[in-house]
Amino acid sequence: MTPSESPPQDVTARATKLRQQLQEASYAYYVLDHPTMEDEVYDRLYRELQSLEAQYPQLVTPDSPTQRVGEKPATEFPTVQHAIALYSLENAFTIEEFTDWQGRWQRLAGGDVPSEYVCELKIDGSALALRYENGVLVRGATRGDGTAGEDITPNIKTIRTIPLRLYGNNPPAWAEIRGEALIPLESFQQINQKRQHNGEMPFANPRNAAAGTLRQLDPKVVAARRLDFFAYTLYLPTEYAQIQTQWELLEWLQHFGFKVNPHRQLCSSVSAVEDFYNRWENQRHDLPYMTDGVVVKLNDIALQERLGFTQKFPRWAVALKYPAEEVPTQVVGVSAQVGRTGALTPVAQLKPVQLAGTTVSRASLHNEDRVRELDLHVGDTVVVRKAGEIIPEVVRVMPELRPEEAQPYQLPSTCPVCGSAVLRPAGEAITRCINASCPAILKGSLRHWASREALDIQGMGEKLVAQLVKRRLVASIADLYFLTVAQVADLERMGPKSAGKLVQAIANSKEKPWSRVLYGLGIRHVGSVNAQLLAQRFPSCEQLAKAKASDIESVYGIGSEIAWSIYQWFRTPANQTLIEQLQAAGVTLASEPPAAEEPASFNPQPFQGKTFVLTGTLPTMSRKDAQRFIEQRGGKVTSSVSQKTDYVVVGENPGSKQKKAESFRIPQLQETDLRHLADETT
Ligand code: 3BA
Repeated sequence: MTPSESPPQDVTARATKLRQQLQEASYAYYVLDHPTMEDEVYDRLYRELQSLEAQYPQLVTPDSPTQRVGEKPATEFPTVQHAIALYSLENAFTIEEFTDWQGRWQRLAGGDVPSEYVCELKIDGSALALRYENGVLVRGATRGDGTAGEDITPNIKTIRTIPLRLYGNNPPAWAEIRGEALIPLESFQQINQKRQHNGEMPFANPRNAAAGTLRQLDPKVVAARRLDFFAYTLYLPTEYAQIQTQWELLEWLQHFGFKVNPHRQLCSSVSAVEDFYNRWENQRHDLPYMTDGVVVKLNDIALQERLGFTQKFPRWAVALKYPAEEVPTQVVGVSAQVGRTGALTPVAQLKPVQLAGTTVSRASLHNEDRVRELDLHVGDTVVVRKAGEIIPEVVRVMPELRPEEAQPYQLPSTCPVCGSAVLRPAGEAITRCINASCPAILKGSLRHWASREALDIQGMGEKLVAQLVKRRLVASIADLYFLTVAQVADLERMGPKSAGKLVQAIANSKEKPWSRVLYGLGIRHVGSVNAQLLAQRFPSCEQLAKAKASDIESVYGIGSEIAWSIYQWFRTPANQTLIEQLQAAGVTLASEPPAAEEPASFNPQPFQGKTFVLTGTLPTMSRKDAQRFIEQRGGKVTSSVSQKTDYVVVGENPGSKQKKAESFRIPQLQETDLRHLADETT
């Protein structure tokens, strides 16, 4: 038999039937996330279709399920003109800016027009333009500059949630669909792990990963990346359908077989938009993909048409963005900061950028190894991220944007503050200044002593501490307690009144409990939690000072490294002198006699071995507070619900995690339950 021989009628009918069955099963699986066919059955039907198509190549249609992953890598992507241009979206960063925007379109529309908005989540992916002719996908393109993009049809066909054929028997002559392609966070992490493993540069964020993937020449690579697609706009020949609202339009997209983001809402006031925006600010972190705001569109398409477009934007839509948590910026310099332990921390000076609502101009590079790992050059464009409450960190470098003359950064070989040699002990990541009286170490120790969790002395800011050290008024922590009002009043930007307040605050700190004093000493590995554990077992400084390392190690939660560090500390002459001076100053170095009801065997780890998942907004705790609360009690917090999850802590507007908890029958806790559980199990 020759390939040109046309297939018998029953074979053609069978192929049509198979295509339809496979298409429906794939729609149920990928778009509805509700499988209707066993994998084995799907595979069997798929292979049957494949073999029919191999026998009769005439049977292969462009919308056949076998045509999702093309064989041949492209050499380049042709440019295509968009039949309908893709505009940009205007941004608003606050509800006030949104209200301004609403005022503007209202004035243009002649004032006080009743309006309804559709709020959609703003997916942080890559915009795609799809063209269907007589129901069949004929072309998919990138946004490009909005008027012309790249034809990436073979790659787009690999996205399982993009139908190769529109659902329904009476397709429009043509349809243009736009939406956002995205990489799920889980695949993003896997891709980056693999890239790092192979010595390739990781993608800066899921948006770049999606855009980069779509421009891959080999469709097989694209298929393996598990892209997804949410449709949000649709153009049809006018005679085909009269769609009057954005809401209806989204429903049409669903009828045609597209995935439309389910988290959308009709809002008839600014405050309803505000509620949606605020609600999703937290909840979006529970989604398996990245979002960066809410797109608000006027629902009434006739009104949209009346308002029209500016040069760049539709006047009837706006992106209400959330503050970015990761942004790119340029490194203008790197300096080494010396902390209270003498550790040299490389810090990047940045071209200032807005990050999570604040302006950022510095970011930590942690240590020498991290700088090497990042291959950071001065002048590099880097991605910075908010890390807890402290200064942001550099997450990754974008070497493709590196200026030619840029030089790699190297940590200095002498202390940038006192000029002494620095030392990096073998096997350690930290380089330290070895001069015990380095002013930077003293300044850091004083700041730590005054910090909130230690002695909590108000008014001891960086500038004040710098002056105290520079003028040699203070050469150790204990010297603080001998400062006079006159001495302090003489400092820059100080008067008798503020000086009096500071001296009083220092004097008051003598009453702070022994556990805080112990933390304030800044012994390596003794954080505030360890300090509390130690102060319970060793109610006075004297007892701790003479304890053997093995005694210290016997405290629940204290390991040998911590114990050894404490033991050493008390055997260092300079530290012994410090303790004597603090004693002379009247600082509290022993606990009050323990309260009688305090249980003798205090177990601080009631959540030991338990895994928690957080979802929704809790009444009083932030997500970080709750995480800390759980971790300080020995529990673990993970991001997704699985059979291994012990509890799901549920706040207001919980996400899909709560549903999952229900289906797995995992106990759900409110914030108050969490607090009770901590007390009960103690
Ligand atoms: N809706 C992005 N543009 C969007 C149709 C308009 C629009 C977006 C949107 C212009 C999202 C600009 C690129 C573009 C089609 C122009 C969304 C999202 N709506 N939900 C109002 O989730 N990222 N992006 N796409 N034309």
